[in-house]
Amino acid sequence: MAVTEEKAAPYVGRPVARKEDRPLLTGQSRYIDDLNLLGMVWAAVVRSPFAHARIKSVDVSKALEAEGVVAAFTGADLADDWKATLPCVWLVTEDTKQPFHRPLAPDKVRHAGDGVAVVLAETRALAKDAAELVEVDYEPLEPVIDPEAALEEGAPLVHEEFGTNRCYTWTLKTDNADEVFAKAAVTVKERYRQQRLVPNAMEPRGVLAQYLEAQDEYTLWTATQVPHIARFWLSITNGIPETRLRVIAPDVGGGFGSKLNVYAEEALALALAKRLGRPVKWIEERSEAYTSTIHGRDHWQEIELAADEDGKIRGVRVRLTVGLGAYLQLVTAGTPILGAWVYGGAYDVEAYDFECVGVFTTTTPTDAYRGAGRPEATYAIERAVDALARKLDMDPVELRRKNFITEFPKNIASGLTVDSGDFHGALDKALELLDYEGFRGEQAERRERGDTKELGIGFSTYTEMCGLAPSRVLGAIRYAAGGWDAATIRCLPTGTVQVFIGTSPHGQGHVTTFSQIVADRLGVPIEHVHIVHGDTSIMHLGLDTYGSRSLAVGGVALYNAADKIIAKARKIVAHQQECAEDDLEYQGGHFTIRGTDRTMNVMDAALCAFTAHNCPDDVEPGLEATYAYDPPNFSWPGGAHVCVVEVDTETGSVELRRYVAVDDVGTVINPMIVDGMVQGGVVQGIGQALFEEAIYDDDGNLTTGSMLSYIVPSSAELIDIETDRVEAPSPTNPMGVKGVGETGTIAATPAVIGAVVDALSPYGVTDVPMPAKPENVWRAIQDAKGGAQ
Ligand code: MCN
Repeated sequence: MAVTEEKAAPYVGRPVARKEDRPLLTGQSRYIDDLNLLGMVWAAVVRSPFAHARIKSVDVSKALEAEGVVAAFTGADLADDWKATLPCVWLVTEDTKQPFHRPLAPDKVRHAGDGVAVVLAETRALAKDAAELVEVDYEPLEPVIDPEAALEEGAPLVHEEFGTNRCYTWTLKTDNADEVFAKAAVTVKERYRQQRLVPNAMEPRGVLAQYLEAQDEYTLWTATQVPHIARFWLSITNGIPETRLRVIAPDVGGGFGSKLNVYAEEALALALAKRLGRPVKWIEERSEAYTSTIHGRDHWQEIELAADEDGKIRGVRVRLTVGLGAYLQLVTAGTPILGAWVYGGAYDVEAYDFECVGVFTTTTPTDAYRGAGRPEATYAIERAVDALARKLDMDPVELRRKNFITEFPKNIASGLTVDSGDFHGALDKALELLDYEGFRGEQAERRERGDTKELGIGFSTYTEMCGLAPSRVLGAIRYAAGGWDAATIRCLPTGTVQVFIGTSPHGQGHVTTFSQIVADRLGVPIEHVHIVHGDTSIMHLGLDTYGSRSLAVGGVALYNAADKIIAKARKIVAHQQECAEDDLEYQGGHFTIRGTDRTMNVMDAALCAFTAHNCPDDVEPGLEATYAYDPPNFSWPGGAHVCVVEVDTETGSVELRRYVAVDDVGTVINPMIVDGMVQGGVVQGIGQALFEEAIYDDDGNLTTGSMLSYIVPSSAELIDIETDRVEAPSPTNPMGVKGVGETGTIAATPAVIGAVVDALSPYGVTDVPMPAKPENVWRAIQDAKGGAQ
């Protein structure tokens, strides 16, 4: 995109180059590890090598004698520093069991990587060396890794005080569910495994905490997606008055949900900065990230469909057993529940029956990882629809077409309302882009000539609820926060515009897309708009970035704040021009007196509001407005993804041939950024489908604890992800926008696995467990042939 082209409005809808790229590309961004304070000490956390063990003693004396060491503390030393547990904001039922989770374990460790002590030294290396001198006497206990095994009678208890590993049972059922299933002409029942995943943001976590005693003020710089949420909850855990705590998220190198949390090290750094009277810094190592930052997924899923003989789907029944890991992190308990509303997929289903059992295991806690519950749901329903197509001997495309929701808004069986969509349009477009018939032809030819490389085509037609979301609904489902967001626009007298946003981007391009919105609405060049984010003292109103909410909530707040600016500017201009407000026409920043060529623009009004020499009596000086927006509904993106793979039936290796994604994300602000979101998201879905898997051995050691053994796909394994769109604007917000940040990940896994299974259907293969690595594919072929290895 030529730079000159960017200089003219309208900006919305155009692929404006990312404003945030210049500092990134010139190395001038400021991540946590770029920040250093005078007198700072480094923290190193001593972590348990055992998955489950009683701590008999911790001896830090040798560490204290080591070079450069300033202090060392055990979990027991700090046990009274915590005024409340590390938070979980979503206790999904009244009787959800919440353990008191301390930043360092004082008496028992519950997963490999659980912190037991902390050493502080003058440099990072000295802190790490000294941490190795801490002697911990553990009494190993039996670990429990699999969530189903953890529910068995006699399983080792992760938290003895509860007498069970069952954390909660959550249900959602329509009155007609049993009847619909009893009367169903056809049912299919499938069981799937959502393997555990390790999020791998480019930048690991890190914190820097400062306490100024004279002022009694704390500042925490942290690599987080959620500075506002962190401030609120850390003030409670650490017992700091909220007014005394400022949280700053500087440049943050990705999160994908893993930085949507309040972590032990954040609370620790604050407590230690006060104890020592020196700033404390901690930077996570990649291997620590594998055990001590949250994981994703870990579900066993059972899904059953009830249908008529002609393929009309009537009911969906779901049973989940979910491994929550050792503790409840910020949204651990609620993450699988977020999927509960979309197990019916893009289909018009009348009956629904859902149950989820959350289970403690001696593993790293699971929590929100890109899509959070909705990729799991989409995988299950899409794979089950394929299974139904097989049972009915129907084309999976026709079966989908037969069942799509076509009228909007649509109240779905799970109790929410899908705002808008165009599933037929998306699927038609995707098939056309793909040349579906052509690939079916090639598939048939290969089969006929007995090619050892089979071709498969897989589909994912999905919808999801995102843009989290109406505060009243969140309250009703026991989420402890609201879903609103806010923005402040400040028009400065020199003609530039400062914008303060409550969302906290960490790769999503808000600086660009939010500038596009403001530049168009106020009629200023995009370079004159300056976006400020990620500092609770500068913008205290905000609920941060996750759940593909930033545009559909924060962006709409910004749009509405611009309305307030325009309304105030109108008063000032009418006063200046000695005309009625109604006589002013507004377009692209300019007020024109109807029928004349007399104009004034918003920034002229900003100067008037600043000098206040000649403003109406009822107008306050300054041109600034804040809007806090609480959406009336979630936003419901949807679409059709189609994947073509080649499977080598001799080796089990899978090669991607084509991937086409046609999405409806409502009105698009920046098509280039939206494409990037979809492509990145799809790659994460492909990662789960083909490569990634967190594997624990029987002792509870994470055997895939580094990038050598945990395969994150690189460009070498990938192909071009082709994107296109249909647009069904959301009727619930004035811009018609929907979220896009998770769509790719939500849609991709069933399209890829569906393609692998389709390729192997001549062998009788009906399932390949994720990840479909060569070994799993090869075994599935052997099993289907009856020669299980
Ligand atoms: N956008 C647009 N038009 C639309 C929808 C969105 O131009 N119709 C733009 C938005 O203005 C914004 C971007 O696309 O610049 C993403 O918007 P949105 O869907 O609102 O998602 P969020 O900004 O709230 O981002 C969160 C989402 C999530 S939940 C995960 S997980 C994820 C993702 O973003 N993590 C990411 N994308 C990521 N990208 C990077 N680089 N790093 C991560 O950690």
